[in-house]
Amino acid sequence: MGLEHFPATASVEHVFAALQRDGAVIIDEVLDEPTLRGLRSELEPVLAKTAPGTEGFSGLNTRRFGSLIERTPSTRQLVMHPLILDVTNRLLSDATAIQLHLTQAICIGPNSPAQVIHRDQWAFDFFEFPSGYDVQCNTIWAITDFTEQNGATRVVVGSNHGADRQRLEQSDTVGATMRAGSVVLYTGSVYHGGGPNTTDDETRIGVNITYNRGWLRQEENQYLAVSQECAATLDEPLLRLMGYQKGAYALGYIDDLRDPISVVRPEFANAEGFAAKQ
Ligand SMILES: O=C(O)CCC(=O)C(=O)O
Ligand SMILES: [Fe+2]
Repeated sequence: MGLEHFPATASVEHVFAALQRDGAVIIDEVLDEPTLRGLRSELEPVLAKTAPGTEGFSGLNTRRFGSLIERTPSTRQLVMHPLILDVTNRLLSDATAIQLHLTQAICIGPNSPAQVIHRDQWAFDFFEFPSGYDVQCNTIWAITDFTEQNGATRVVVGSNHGADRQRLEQSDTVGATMRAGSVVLYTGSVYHGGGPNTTDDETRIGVNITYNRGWLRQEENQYLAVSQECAATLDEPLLRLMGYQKGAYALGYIDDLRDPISVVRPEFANAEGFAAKQ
């Protein structure tokens, strides 16, 4: 069974139901051509200066780079995409706050083997979260087409409900094949991995943007990955999501219990330390 595909106009209820059932879901052709062109023109110069990984999990012919909020400003609209944030807020609905976990371009080069199948939530030091309790929600935006040949992400459908610490095989997976401009959403609990790129001349470019519960540590440290000069130019919703807010009632304040956003945009600060309710 393959992954379920939805149009960009799909309701949050339908997308969320499929995500909970299968652990992953594809939304087709969310981005238009001009937006994709803008993203590519910002990503390509950084990619040209990026070296491949130095170990198998990162990929010896896979180039990865982060700090996308600062380096590739067009990705901010992906981070803030309303449907993605709605689905994430549902998945993590009992969290006081959600936050940006990482931003990373993942460019799988020609003749790359498949990445080992894993759960992204293993990043939390392999803590075994209870089955059914999700701690993160992930996206990979297709900047090029994702095909069976060029390294489309592999997913073990429904494995979000399975036991932890399993060793699953490529033969258990299906490809998250999709056109450029589409996005695969997947939970931290679903088993998946970067696919093998068996082409001689294609690079598969994806933008991995993930979110987690505000009381967990971020995979990419947003306070240091994005300079304070850049942060001071960002609007409140993005800064709050980057972690310039409290993660829960008593988590993440500064000095005299002040709102952390005071450091970069004092005009947005308030006594609660969260985005003001609309
Ligand atoms: O690039 C991909 O398709 C997936 C990469 C991945 O799962 C990871 O690096 O954790
Ligand atoms: Fe992963």
